[in-house]
Amino acid sequence: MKRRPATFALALTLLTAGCGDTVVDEPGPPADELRVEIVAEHPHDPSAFTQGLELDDGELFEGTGREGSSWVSARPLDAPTERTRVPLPDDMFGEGITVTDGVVWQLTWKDGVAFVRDRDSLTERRRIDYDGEGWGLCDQPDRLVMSDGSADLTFRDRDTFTELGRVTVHRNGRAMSNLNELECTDDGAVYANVWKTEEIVRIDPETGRVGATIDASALLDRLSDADRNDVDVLNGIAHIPGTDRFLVTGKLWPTLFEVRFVP
Ligand SMILES: [Ca+2]
Repeated sequence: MKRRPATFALALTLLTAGCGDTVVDEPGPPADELRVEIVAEHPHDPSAFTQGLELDDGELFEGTGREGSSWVSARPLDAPTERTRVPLPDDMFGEGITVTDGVVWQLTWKDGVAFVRDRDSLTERRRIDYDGEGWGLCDQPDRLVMSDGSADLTFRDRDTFTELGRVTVHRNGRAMSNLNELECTDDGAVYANVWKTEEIVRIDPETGRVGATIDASALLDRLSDADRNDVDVLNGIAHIPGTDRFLVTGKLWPTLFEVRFVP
């Protein structure tokens, strides 16, 4: 066995030191710290265990989770009622969604199945099997981006769902796990909300580096005490194309917040 160089031994010490996430890179410049500015509030189905949220051509698509209550829906953003809603099989737990080229993709948590649905009718076109867990999903012009609860984002083919590559997301040099719902924006960034926190991060998908952290705790603070007792975690982020605004909600939240990310 070769003797390890001192620098390697130091790196190994850093990797195994402490109880935080793994060191994966030089810390670099610290991530920008932003907060949410609430622009408007829209109603949200308080029975929706939100797992995926995306706007496409003026319509809001939403996917939900938990066995027996997983579905995907579409509604005009400015309309109070859904245009259509389609359930998943009762034994499946729905996760992230995204809309590409006339189809809606919907992940499942531990069922290993991605559903591909017609964008307009939401009827099922096909199912694709994959390994591991499914959490969040968003689409870029040349690939899908998927989270699985770890610090890795996986890039997948927009037609076959084949893995094309992956990147480890890190903030201040440390891997950042529990990346949940995703949102791809036109400027090439990937936003993720972080499970069990009220934090959203802006990720450079080429390097995995977190360039900004957004404190979204002001949203839960806006809910009444009674509502706050009933809701689950923040989850669901959708960019409003052509603007600097996002829609953000959570699991069982009665409100869909329209926000800006500001210093
Ligand atoms: Ca999204």
